[in-house]
Amino acid sequence: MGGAAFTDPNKAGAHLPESRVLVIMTGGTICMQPSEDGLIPMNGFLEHAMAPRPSFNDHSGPSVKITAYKNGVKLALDSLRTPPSAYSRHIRYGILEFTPLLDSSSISCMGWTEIALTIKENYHIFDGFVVLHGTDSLAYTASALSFMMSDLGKPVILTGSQASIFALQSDAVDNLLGSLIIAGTFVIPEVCLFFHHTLFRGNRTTKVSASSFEAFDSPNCAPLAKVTSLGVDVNWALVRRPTRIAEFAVTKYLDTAHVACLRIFPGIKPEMVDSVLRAPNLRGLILETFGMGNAPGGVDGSLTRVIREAVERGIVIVNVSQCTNGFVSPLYAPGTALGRAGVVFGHDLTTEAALTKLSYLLALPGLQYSDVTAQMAHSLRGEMTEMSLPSFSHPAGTIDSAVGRLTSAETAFTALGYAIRAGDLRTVREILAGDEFSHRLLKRADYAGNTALHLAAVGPDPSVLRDLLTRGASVHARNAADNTPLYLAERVGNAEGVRLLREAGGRLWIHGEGGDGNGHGNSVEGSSNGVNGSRAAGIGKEGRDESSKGADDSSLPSPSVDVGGSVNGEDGGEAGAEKGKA
Ligand code: ASN
Repeated sequence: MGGAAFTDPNKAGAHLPESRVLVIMTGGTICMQPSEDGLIPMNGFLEHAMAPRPSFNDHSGPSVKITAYKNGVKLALDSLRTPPSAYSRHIRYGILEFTPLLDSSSISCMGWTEIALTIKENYHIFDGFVVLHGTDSLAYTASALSFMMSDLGKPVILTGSQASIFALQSDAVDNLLGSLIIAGTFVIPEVCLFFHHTLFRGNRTTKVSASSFEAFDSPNCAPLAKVTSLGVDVNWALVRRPTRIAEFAVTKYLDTAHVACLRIFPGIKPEMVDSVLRAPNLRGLILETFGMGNAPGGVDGSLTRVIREAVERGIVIVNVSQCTNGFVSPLYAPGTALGRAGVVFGHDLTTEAALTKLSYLLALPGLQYSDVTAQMAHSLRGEMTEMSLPSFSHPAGTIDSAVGRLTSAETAFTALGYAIRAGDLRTVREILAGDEFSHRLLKRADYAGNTALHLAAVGPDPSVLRDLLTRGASVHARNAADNTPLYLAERVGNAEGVRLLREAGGRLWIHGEGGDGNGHGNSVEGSSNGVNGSRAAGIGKEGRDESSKGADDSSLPSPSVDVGGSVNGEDGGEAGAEKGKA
């Protein structure tokens, strides 16, 4: 659970930290206004739709320009910030608008590439990204982006609305505000879709209503989070985490030009299916079948035959169910026949995820037919439920480590802190052996907001740091002084730690300076938040808020600090989300 729903009045006026979110506006009903030709998207969303609304604009201080990049050009964007959220943070945001703005029914692979590349070039200077998009093809875009982006370490949240933000009764404000707050508060490193108080994994979603505000569902995957009157309730057990050390990367192209989708119906003619399968240059087909994956075989098996022949010609055919809920399996004879004909079973993939995943795989250089079919049957980004693997028992550890596993999470976190400080990799592994513990413990933070990765960044053994990274510890988590593990590793001169954290996508974020070392500084003109100057170690203070000046040294974990002392809630330490909520 995230925390209180209301801003603490004692904090009103206090100098609270800001998160920074880039909003990418592609169009959709959310920004539309009536015209003679029907609803059309309008430019100037920040100025016309957000600035006049108090929940998007706290009217504090002079106007602030923030840096963003578009097609390699550095821009100074107008920005606004929200009043403090229940997590004692403002969200400062700026908007980059598509030209022209689109009804989402017109989006294509080019639009997906533009969104993905915009996120890529701004990745190191924002905490999270919100993509505003029409609802009609939103589930396709969410699915496509999830495959195009690998080793994502920050939230990318897609949203839109069923009614325009300029309409008296609209879902636009709730959807947009919820997305901004989640993107600026929690390190949920996935492509998500937020709608009607619910955060979904993007590649599990489908549009289920043309008019209801409850327009989306993810029928085969529970929501990642729910917004309630008590705050944001994140289901951390479901949130995917990186399991390898790699930089965020974007695949620029999906091959949507050579795939098709065909819905089977009673009485469908094999010749009809054959003619689709013989479309010029077709490389892949999503076959929407009945129930658990059945299709009419035909008295003489002629439908199965045309499918087998297409597979023999090298066309990848993926079987997904027409049912919104459940999965395909070669349980019945017709399904078995399709399997024998070489059709891949897409398990519980949505059509949107199947189509975009296949387009993604077909665009990857060097993949053979067998590689594509093998990857279609496995989860790449949480888009399908993997068949459960046999469970392995963990080797018995020491009594101390068993106590660490079996007693409360606080005790386990304390034990983990000691093991990290001692550079005791074996004990670290034992404590984190239980899945339940590992994801919770990696998000926990001590009284100074330091996560296990912060502690490892100043610890004696880089192999501990490596181990935590491969378990999904976030390089982007910030402690109470707004500093990341990378900053701490640099401060103590932990060269191997710095190397690993950079390899895993970590970057320093320094106002008015080079930022990520690629010239992407996060300079804020006209702001009181810029933090300049260098330290003895040759590193400027990383945090973005003057209020935390001087606090950075105290936040540096030292070997004498009892890390288990006081913990800010069960899932503390999300981009500073939990601090100040006590
Ligand atoms: N036609 C609109 C779109 O997809 C629908 C919406 O956004 N609610 O752009």
